[in-house]
Formats: sequence, structure tokens, C-alpha cells
Amino acid sequence: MKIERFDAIDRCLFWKENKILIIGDLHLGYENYLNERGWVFPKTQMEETLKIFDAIFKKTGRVKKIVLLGDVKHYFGGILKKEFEDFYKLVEIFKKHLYKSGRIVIVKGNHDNILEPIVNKDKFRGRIFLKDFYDVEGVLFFHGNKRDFEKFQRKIEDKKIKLIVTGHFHPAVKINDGEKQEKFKCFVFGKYKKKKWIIVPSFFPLEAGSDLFGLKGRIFVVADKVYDFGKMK
Ligand SMILES: [Mn+2]
Repeated sequence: MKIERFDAIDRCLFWKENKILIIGDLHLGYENYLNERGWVFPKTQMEETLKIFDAIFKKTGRVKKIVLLGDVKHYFGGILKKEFEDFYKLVEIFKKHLYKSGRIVIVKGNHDNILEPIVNKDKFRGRIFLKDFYDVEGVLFFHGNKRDFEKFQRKIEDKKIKLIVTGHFHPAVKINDGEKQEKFKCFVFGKYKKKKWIIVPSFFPLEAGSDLFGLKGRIFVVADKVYDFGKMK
């Protein structure tokens, strides 16, 4: 399914011409956080995550860049050993599917400052970059919280920027088939001021996401494949 210049592959966007894979909020460590709060979950989020990436990379083939739209890690005060491990594991997977000169770009989410010391390790130098925003050929990527929109206002309004791509909102929709209601992750393709704006759903498998309070645009639902649901009324 095409959304603007991208292919929507499962919950990610793929920019074929530039071989860039775009990934929404990962929230590594989210299940640990819930476990600590007394919610019992089988600890399978990482396995599930790796399985989904496997299927996605089968479709994209080798990529040149991976853009993570922030909130790579779920807030937990600090970073837990488990989350280090999960992050390393994921980077290893990414490396397998990246060109030798390939890069991972993380645009900072609410909780990602804590990644700084990890990303700055020698073994990641020149490989993983932590940025406030990232722009390629008229497309501006950033996390997408309210402060970002204020902070990057001038950049967003820059004539060269034609399209913005963010995460942060974790968009999802409830769909009722007459018998049961189920929630699905979705992309929202709308506008911010005069710029086209795509919101990428959260990646993490444990939860679909949040309702689309106030968000307007065309909805692309992620299920067995991606479906164009047209404009929201
Ligand atoms: Mn998030």
C-alpha cells in the first residue's frame, strides 16, 4: 500500500528510492514496566518484535538507512540491563539488513536522552546517530510531541520541507465487525498547517495504541495487510 512516496509495510514505512526504513515508537522495556507494576505478561515482546522485523525485511531487502522515530525506550527512570540487551539485539538485527555503509538514525523522543551514552559507544560510532530531527529530500522526520512542533517550527515551515513524518501519537482505531470490536494500529495521513503529515503507528506489539483524539486525515489500517480506510469523518 502506498502512502505518499512510501510503501506501508506492516506498521513501518519504506522509502524505496532511498532504501530507508522508517519505524515508529518501539518502547523497549514496556513490558518490564508493566510487570513491575503488577501486570503479568508473558515476556515475549522482544520475540514478537524480532518476528515482525523478519517479515518486514523479507519485503524490503537490504536497506541503506533505518530511521527510528523516537521513544525507542520506554521510560523507566533509568535504563535496565534488559533494555540494554534488547537494544543491542535489535541493532544486531538491523546491521544484518543494512548495507555495510548503512546507518541508524534515531530522532529523539520523550525518553531517549538516556540512549546518548549507549549510542556514543565506540562500536556504534559512525553507525548510530541520535538527532533532534532528520531531513532527507524534503521530508522531515521528528518524534512529534508538542514541544517538537514548537522547537522545530521554523524547520517545519521551511519551503524545502514538503512532508513531515512523526511517531509519538500511537494511532489506532477500533473496528467493529458486527460481533466483536478489535483495535488496530493505523497510519494517519493528514496535514499540519500547510505541510503534508504522516503519523506512523507505534511499533511495539503489546498494545495497538490510542484513539485518534483530534487527529484528522486519511486512515490506513494495519491488519493482515495495510488497508486504506479513506478520510475520517
Ligand atoms: Mn511513544
